[in-house]
Amino acid sequence: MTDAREVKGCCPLDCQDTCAWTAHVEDDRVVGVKGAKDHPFTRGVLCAKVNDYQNRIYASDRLLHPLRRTGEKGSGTFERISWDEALDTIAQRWKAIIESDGPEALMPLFYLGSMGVVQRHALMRLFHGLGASRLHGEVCGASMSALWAEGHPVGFDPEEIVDSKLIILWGVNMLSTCHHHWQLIKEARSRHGTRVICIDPRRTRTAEQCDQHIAIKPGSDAILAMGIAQIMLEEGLADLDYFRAVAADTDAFAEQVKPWTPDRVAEACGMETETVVALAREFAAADPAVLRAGVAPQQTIRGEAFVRSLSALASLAGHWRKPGGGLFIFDAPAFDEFAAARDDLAPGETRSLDLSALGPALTDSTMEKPVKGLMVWCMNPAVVQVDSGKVRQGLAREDLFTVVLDHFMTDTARYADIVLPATTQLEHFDIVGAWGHHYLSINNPAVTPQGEAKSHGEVMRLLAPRLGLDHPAFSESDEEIAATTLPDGLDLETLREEGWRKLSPPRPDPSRSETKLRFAGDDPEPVPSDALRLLTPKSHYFLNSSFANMPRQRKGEGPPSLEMHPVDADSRGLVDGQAVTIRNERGAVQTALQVSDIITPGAVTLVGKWWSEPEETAVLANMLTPSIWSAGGQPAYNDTFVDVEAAR
Ligand SMILES: Nc1nc2c(c(=O)[nH]1)N[C@H]1C(S)=C(S)[C@@H](COP(=O)(O)OP(=O)(O)OC[C@H]3O[C@@H](n4cnc5c(=O)[nH]c(N)nc54)[C@H](O)[C@@H]3O)O[C@H]1N2
Ligand SMILES: Nc1nc2c(c(=O)[nH]1)N[C@H]1C(S)=C(S)[C@@H](COP(=O)(O)OP(=O)(O)OC[C@H]3O[C@@H](n4cnc5c(=O)[nH]c(N)nc54)[C@H](O)[C@@H]3O)O[C@H]1N2
Ligand code: SF4
Ligand SMILES: [Mo]
Repeated sequence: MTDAREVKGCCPLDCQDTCAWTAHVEDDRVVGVKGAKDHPFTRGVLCAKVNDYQNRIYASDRLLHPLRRTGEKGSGTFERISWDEALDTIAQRWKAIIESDGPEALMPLFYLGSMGVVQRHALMRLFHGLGASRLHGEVCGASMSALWAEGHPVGFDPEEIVDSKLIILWGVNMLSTCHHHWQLIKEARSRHGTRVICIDPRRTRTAEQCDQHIAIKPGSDAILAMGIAQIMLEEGLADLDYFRAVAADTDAFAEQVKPWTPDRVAEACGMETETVVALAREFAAADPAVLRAGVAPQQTIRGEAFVRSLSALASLAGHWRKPGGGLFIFDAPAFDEFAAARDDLAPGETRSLDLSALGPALTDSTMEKPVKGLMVWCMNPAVVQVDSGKVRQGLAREDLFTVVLDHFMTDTARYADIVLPATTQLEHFDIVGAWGHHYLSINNPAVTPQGEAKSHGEVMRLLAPRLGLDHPAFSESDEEIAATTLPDGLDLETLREEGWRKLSPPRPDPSRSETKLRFAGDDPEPVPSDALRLLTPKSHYFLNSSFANMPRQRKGEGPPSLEMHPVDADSRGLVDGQAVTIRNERGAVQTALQVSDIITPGAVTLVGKWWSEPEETAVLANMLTPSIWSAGGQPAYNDTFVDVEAAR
């Protein structure tokens, strides 16, 4: 007889929606995952990436055993070893590095491959315990975080959006990247006849479903926002009482926006003057409107100017006064995720390295204590970081000892000395927050781990005694690690029974905040118009570089290609379907050309983060992106300028 069970869990991926799911298990094998019907966001559906997640755990290329490198770094030649041998090797190499170079020569590196508290933070306990380097920064949304740190509100309970009277989707491709939010838009449309406007250089599948698509010249968003503010002030449409209560620099802001007249703005942003004027009036009149912004427009050297200018608009119009109004880029349930990392175990002030700048961290010859030991989990830096040629150059260093934990032999794992097989969400326990709603969710393991895969909590518990770390924090179970993050009044058992819990932070009202906000200063600059700007937005079937190895998702995505407007193709004598080389001072990448007016003139788009294997789809966008960060630490992926020519 089959033993059939249903196990409650949730998606661990770096996506605003954090869906709750039910894993269907027969005889210790997951036969399907279904979105939880009663979860207010998930409403019974997962997405095109995850709706067959079981295939990821049973994939033929899944890592199932620890491996030791036998060939050149990057070549991908490894031999199987036992866990004991892998762990002993790591402990011995780390102890030797600490002996010769000090503990800060050890660098941890993780991002959001899994958003699970245990998978993200358990291993940090080891690094803190050893006095190793800490980690800070972001590859995503760092501009928003910089503004948030200044006190700017950047989100609220998105469920309020059902009562927004105007929704401006500003550089967000919702139907691909967080489609559960679209349900709120549908609801707002049916309740209030809400109009939805999309501002995006690309006519995305989201733009197609909006009432209006405004194709903007990439990088000019802060100018458009200044223009909207200028019109509102000029025409007396601003909520000045509200703005004065919020702003530290009302007059300076008015001065700054003054020169951004509709004609100048239209010219700089690549749109008609009437479009700018109508947008400003509609935005000011809506009661309330939400600016629902995404990540790509932050990914420039002036990312903070974008977020600051949107924050200014939300307050200038007084939209924060009403539920459903304001600025939404990010919001999260209120719990203390970072408590799980136990930084109190650190011996004191240790140096902190920027996770978004691995290239410099590994190649800067003037660095005081060069990194000699690196452990990577939940991130694929050889593919996702800017200037990945430099990242690879660093990872190839012979004097660097690298450990990578992952599910697959990623481009990064190919550079490792030791590769450790990690469990997937269907095989381990975890709790997962969110960055697009207020629910904290629990994930129960559905089946026994495949092969010899282990959770990060387990790896921490096995390594600690080998490193002479004996604090009780190093023997806590995965459940105990997760429990350290829960707020008063919520325990793990209750969360297990409920499946998820809404933990809303208070709704922001910047007019009541003690901190007065600064809006002037990040003066926008017109973007150069002669060079082609390369955009590398998210793909529908992959999650960043995850799933780019999975047959079903690859088939859905189709082969990589470069989108170019007919005007730009004609001026270069290029035609649809031909092979082209995309080139700049950092490198050259070959792909097929797709001539289409989906993208605005002056920009080209390369969708998806592909791997270097198999060769025919090895279109590595970040071989072209620059080693440039905004003042707030955001990698400027979109400040990439390229030439495109027929491939030879
Ligand atoms: N399917 C899928 N879902 C995902 C992901 C994925 O890889 N695939 N990744 C997840 C992650 S990590 C994140 S951060 C989110 C990101 O989610 P989004 O913010 O929605 O995604 P992006 O592709 O970064 O950018 C959104 C849109 O901005 C546009 N854009 C580019 N440059 C500009 C500009 O200068 N101005 C304006 N106005 N628009 C611009 C792009 O054309 C794109 O359509 O999605 C998450 N969800
Ligand atoms: N050019 C360009 N580059 C970009 C972007 C862009 O738009 N353009 N977007 C940027 C953004 S917004 C982001 S967020 C980053 C994302 O960059 P990353 O956070 O590196 O995201 P992924 O590429 O999905 O890689 C995550 C890795 O974690 C692994 N993983 C998943 N779960 C687990 C687990 O439980 N344990 C372990 N050990 N590993 C796990 C996956 O298999 C995968 O290899 O990329 C950035 N890079
Ligand atoms: S990737 Fe996002 S939309 Fe897809 S299942 Fe996970 S949380 Fe839901
Ligand atoms: Mo991201």
